[in-house]
Amino acid sequence: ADLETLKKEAALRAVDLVQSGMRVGLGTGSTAKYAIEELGRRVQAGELTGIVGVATSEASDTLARQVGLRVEVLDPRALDIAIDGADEVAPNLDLIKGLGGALLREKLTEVQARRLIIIADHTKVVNRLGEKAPLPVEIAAFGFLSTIERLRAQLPGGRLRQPGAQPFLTDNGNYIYDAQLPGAIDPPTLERQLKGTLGVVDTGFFLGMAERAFVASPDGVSELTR
Ligand code: DER
Repeated sequence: ADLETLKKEAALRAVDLVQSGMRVGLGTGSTAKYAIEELGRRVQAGELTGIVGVATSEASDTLARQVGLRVEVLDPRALDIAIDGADEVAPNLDLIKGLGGALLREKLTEVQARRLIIIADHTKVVNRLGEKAPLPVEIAAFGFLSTIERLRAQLPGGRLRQPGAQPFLTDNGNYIYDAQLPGAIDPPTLERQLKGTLGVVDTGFFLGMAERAFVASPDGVSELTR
C-alpha cells in the first residue's frame, strides 16, 4: 500500500477509540487530516454523536468545520482524547513534532487530553530523537535574529524556517527555528535548556505525553504503548 493509504489506516485505528459524547483534540498535518475526515464521516453517518472538536491549528479548525464537526475553542476542561501525527516517534513514545508548524497549539491542547494517540507511518519511527527530523523551535517574532543567535550558540547548524522577506509565520504570529540535533542528546535536559532561552516560546519535543501510537507499515498497523 502507498504511504497515504498507510497513514489513513493508522488514523482509522485512532478514531475507533473515540466514543459518543467525547471532547476530541484535533491534530494538524497530513495524517491527522485523515482522522478529522473520518471523525466527520462517522458523525455525519450518525455513528458518533455529541462530539466536540478542539482544533490545534487554523487549518484543522477549517477542515473540521468543513466535514461537519462541531468545533470549540480550548478552555480549561480536559479533553477525553487527542489524535495527532508526529515527525519522529521514539521507542518510549517521546516525539518530535512541529514540521507542520503547529507545535505550540498542539502542545497547549494535547497536555489537556486524558489520552494522546499518535498516528504515523513507519517512516516516522526512530531509535533516538533527532535521527531524521530537525527539532522545530517556536520563537517570538520580535527580536528573532537575537533569539536565533542564542539558539545557534547551543545548537549550531539550525535555520529559520523559510528565510527571506517573509519567514514562515505560525498561527500565533511567531517564527520557527529548525534546530539540528547533535548525536547523543538528553531530550528532557535539552528541552529545559531551550525553554529557558529568552525568546523561545516552545519546542517540538513532546516528552512523556503520548499514551500510544498507531504505526502503519506495509505489514499492517502496529500499536506502540509506552
Ligand atoms: O506539525 C506537526 O506537529 C504535525 O503533527 C506533523 O509533525 C506531522 O505531520 P504529517 O502527519 O503531515 O507528517
